[in-house]
Amino acid sequence: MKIVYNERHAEHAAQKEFFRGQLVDAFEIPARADYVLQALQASDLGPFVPVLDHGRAPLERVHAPAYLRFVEGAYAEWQALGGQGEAFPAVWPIRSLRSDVEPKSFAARMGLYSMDSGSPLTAGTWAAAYWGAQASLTALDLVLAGERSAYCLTRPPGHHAGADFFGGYCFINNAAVAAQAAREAGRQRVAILDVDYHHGNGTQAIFYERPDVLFLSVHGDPQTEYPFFLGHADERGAGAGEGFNANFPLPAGASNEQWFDAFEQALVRLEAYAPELLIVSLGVDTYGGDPISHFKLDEPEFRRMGERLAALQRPTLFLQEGGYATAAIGRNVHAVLAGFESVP
Ligand code: OKP
Ligand code: ZN
Repeated sequence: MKIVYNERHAEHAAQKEFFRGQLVDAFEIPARADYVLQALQASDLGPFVPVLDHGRAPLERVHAPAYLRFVEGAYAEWQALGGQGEAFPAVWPIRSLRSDVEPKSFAARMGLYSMDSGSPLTAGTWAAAYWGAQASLTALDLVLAGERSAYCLTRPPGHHAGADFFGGYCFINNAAVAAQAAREAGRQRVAILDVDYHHGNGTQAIFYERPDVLFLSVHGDPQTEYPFFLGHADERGAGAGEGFNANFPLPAGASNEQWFDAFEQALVRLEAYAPELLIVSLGVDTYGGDPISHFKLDEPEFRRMGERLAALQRPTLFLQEGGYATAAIGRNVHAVLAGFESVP
């Protein structure tokens, strides 16, 4: 399986994040990708393919140009205002407040363009996220050119980022950018299967009213788990997209049997859709040892996940999302990809 690695991921290196209202050491750190890189280099997966710059246009097909400009320039603005260290949002235009007028205040725009305080902006955030999207597009090219699968190793992740907001460590929605690019390359039906522990609220929202990109997600129940405000089972799509969104929330602490039951239900929907391309938002924070998540998968289950995905016999693009048990991420990602490769 060809691998595309975002070599610039480490330019986004947050030291701290807000977690339950307290500043704590960041979970989404460069070492995450370093460990995956080591594990894959030591394996017989590969070869590694260099990232090609596809420019800004494919990002602007998913994200609002004003949002992209804000993220690109935000850290310089923050510094010009005397800001030091990481920049966090702290005020949001929720119910009854207006979000249709862009304020002049930097603090106000930070809130306008974000969903939480867990995602600091740093000097290299834009570069890391931009090149992550480019890596995703490069990996997509491989699958569009006939590869059975490809894996994009990148961070920060993408699935919480919406058309005009960042959050949940995510700034550019790599899965959405790839899905949109695949549509424009002529693939009629694209499916995104999100197996990260957290619901991919950004991806869901971007395609909620569209039948051409099916979104399926197995995740921790938003009643207790981040992102809290989306990801319920009754969210089935709207308008032309009605019936093309399916969520499979599971209680925190769900057993592996429960997880695979939900996963199989998602696969039934996937097969019925007969997608020309499958994009897997591959978070491995479903691992039993993950510090911020509460499922129990381990190496054999990750391998089984990969085997099941391969059995679908669809062109498959794997994009890295979460996974915070740093030292185990490489092994867990490798298990999924090696499981996939083991099925002829
Ligand atoms: C990103 B991805 C919970 C705070 C959690 C955000 C988690 C983002 C996960 N109290 N902070 O889906 O792996
Ligand atoms: Zn996650």
